[in-house]
Amino acid sequence: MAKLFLGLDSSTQSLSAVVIDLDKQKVIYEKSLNFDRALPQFKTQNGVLPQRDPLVKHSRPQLWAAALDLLFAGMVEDRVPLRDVLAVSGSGQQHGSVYLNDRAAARLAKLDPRKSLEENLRGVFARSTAPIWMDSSTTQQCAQIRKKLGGIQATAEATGSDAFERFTGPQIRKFYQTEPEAYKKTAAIALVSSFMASLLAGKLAPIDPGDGAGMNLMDIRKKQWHPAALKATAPGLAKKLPPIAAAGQVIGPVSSYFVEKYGLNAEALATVWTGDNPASVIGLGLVKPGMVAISLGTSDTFFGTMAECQTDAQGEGHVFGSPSGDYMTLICFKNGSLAREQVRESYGIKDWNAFGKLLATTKPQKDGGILLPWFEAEIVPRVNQPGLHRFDLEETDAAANCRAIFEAQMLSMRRHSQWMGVAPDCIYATGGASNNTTLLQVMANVMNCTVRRIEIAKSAALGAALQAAHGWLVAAGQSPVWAKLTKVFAAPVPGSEIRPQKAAVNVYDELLKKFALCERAALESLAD
Ligand code: XUL
Repeated sequence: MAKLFLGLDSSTQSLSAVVIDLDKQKVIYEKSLNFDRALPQFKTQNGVLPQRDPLVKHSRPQLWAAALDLLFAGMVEDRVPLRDVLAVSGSGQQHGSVYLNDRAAARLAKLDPRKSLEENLRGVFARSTAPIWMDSSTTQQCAQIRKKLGGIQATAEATGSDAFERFTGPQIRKFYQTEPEAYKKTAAIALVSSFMASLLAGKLAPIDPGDGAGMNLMDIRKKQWHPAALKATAPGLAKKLPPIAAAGQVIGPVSSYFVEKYGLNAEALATVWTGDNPASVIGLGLVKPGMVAISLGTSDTFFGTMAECQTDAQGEGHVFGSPSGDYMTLICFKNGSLAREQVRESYGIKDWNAFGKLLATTKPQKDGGILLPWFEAEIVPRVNQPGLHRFDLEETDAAANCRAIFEAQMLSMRRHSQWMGVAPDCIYATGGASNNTTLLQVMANVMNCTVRRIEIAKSAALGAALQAAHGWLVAAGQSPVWAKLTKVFAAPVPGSEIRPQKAAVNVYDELLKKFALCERAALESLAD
């Protein structure tokens, strides 16, 4: 019998599955189901319910459950050998929360395969919608929680992050304040990850330290609920939260619902899920402390693994638990690919290849031009008045501006990741723009580090499948080593290595000082 493991990723816009064969060290199946297209009756746009208030972003837990049915039915149709699956794990979009009443636990224990999951779950929600990570309507609640916990630095020290609008604690506080009766009737609060794990396990599932750290409710060092944070958030919260347990830890056998309906192996194990970012850390193979990835996407993210918990005194970056048992950091820069695109388009440059070629006609300069590309309000550093700031840079010089924007993005990453105290020996580049070697050379030079490219489209679902394998091996009494488990699956693209160039590195060491001064000046001008 093949040793198969199923990883699921319930993200903002889709539910994905990846099945791996552990003996053959191969991904044997992957599939994604787009919520808007596959389940139009829920009327979501990009996975989000339309709302008049642009700050409010909710989705429906019933939608995620319906997608799980459809995905399993699709796997049966595609003849995925579900009888050979030994364990299932998963990941979810972080921070989103599901509110269940006191009927939920009993209903989960008796999921009826003759009905859909959606029908099975009728009447178990204490709140019909789920706020998700794109929601930014809780500024007031963030300020209240932050104040009770002693300020930005103290909140980050205690929970791994300052209070952020999308984080679950501020969202729970808003629910408690605006709908106190419904809050009272809430028997259990789940994250997207633990809600989906609960369906698979047929019982309320624990939350793992990866996703738990995205709540402003967990003691980041003890990996237990933080009593003062719970108190600062809402009354009676401790009773509504599940226990915290490691990602991949066995909850029990999968619910008979999936066995009878879809032919899933009756002995397959349901395990604890995590957040999509912690799962991606595993899927990209960042399992040793010091390993770092830069994802060049809609927003650019800098994330990596560290052995010791180190929090950001400025409160800009996040620390989450990693499924490997270490810690992971996440720093999110909102002005990523869209900002690069705006610059490219404003000079009429037709594609990224041409952008790279133009950039390469210029040289890194010690006293070079600086372009702070805050097309939109920025997360790191915190900027809430969008705008561009140019220093020693002619707006008319297309080539210099192409260089300046990417240099600034990389200098900003270097500057704002220093608190992590991690000196990577290699950076793994992923995401849309990472196939542009000119950009990767700038990355290597600014970061003074070798860069390798990683091409894994479904890194979270792959990470979840590996997490299922890890959990199953541990339950079987073995001591799996993460680095060995991920090695083949998360290998960088052969021949993609780009080394830093000494002369350019020296220039950027100097330019970083100027960049810091320019950033400070721009922030001060906005504060005036
Ligand atoms: C991380 C975050 C997003 C979601 C996306 O803090 O909010 O990356 O996890 O699914």
